[in-house]
Amino acid sequence: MVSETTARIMDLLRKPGEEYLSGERLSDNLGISRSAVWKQISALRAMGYAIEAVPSKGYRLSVVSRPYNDIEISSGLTTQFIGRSLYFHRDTPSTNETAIRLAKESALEGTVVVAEKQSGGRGRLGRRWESPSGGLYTSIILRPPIAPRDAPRMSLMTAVAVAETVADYLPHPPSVKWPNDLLVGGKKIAGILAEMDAEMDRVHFIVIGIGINVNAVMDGLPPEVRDIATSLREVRGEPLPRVELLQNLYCKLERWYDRFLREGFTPVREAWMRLSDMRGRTVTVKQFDGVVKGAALGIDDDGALLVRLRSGEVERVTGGDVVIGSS
Ligand code: BT5
Repeated sequence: MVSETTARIMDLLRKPGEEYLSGERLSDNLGISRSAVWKQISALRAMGYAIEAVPSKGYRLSVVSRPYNDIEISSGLTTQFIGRSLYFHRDTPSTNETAIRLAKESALEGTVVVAEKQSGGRGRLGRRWESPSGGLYTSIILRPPIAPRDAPRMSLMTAVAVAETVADYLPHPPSVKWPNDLLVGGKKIAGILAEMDAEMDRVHFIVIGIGINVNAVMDGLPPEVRDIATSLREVRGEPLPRVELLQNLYCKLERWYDRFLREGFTPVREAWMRLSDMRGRTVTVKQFDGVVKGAALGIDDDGALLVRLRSGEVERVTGGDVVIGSS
């Protein structure tokens, strides 16, 4: 538990417009001695807060190094329901796994699970998502009133929300690659895994898992992943504030979800098409029962990829992995 004095120091350090706060001002304000102020600052640093101390000026909180924890993620979150109930783990096998369990135990819509790192991060089709410390790993429980066949639209909607979030931190927006990869300079910066629990005609819940390579050091990844992956840190050349990024992500996702439920898939489809640079390019789609090759035309109203074959026929692709180019 955070003590009341510690919380008050944090409030003072966070006040907008304050550059440095002198030890004297802090001690007057809190009614404690200068050495007690120093002890409090040391305790906050031990909790992960980077607080600069400049002689004759005082203390200042570095915003970028806001620690990544549930207190920070919840504070200042402006969403209506996404993230209002939040489970934070330092280390967990998979946030999707935890979220599915919570959803089965009747967790409310909007409940989220966040992890600092994952030991068994999941990709699609039983693949692995490398999840070292410094990345963003979250799963969101949604209970949309839709039929299971409409669920793929939810992953495409998520791809749009993630792309818009990441775009705020980059000089150029990332591109989306069907079904839901996010690429920067041709390398994967984020992935989405939506897992569903449903009956024939009704979705009980969808857990949307999002992994974004934010500050994780990519050098530690297995070579085959390192070569095809990048991170925001790598692109920007500096670490980014993960708390702020995650809060923005929840806001954007909530807005898109709301819009999707009110207006349907058309606005999502249009946004997705704007973010995708696949149109007109040659694609090879590897499916479990074969390969489809042709020119990508875009996505249809169900979120399926449309590919014009050499014969001129247009094929609807609903699953598989896309390689852009003719390989
Ligand atoms: C995905 O699968 O891209 C879905 C990733 C979803 C991860 C999130 S993290 C939070 C939540 N909890 C989970 O357990 N999962 C979700 P897929 O399209 O199958 O891509 C997997 C492939 O991407 C792997 O086979 C690697 O080639 C590559 N890959 C693995 N880790 C990566 C990383 N950190 N960055 C970029 N590429 C990676």
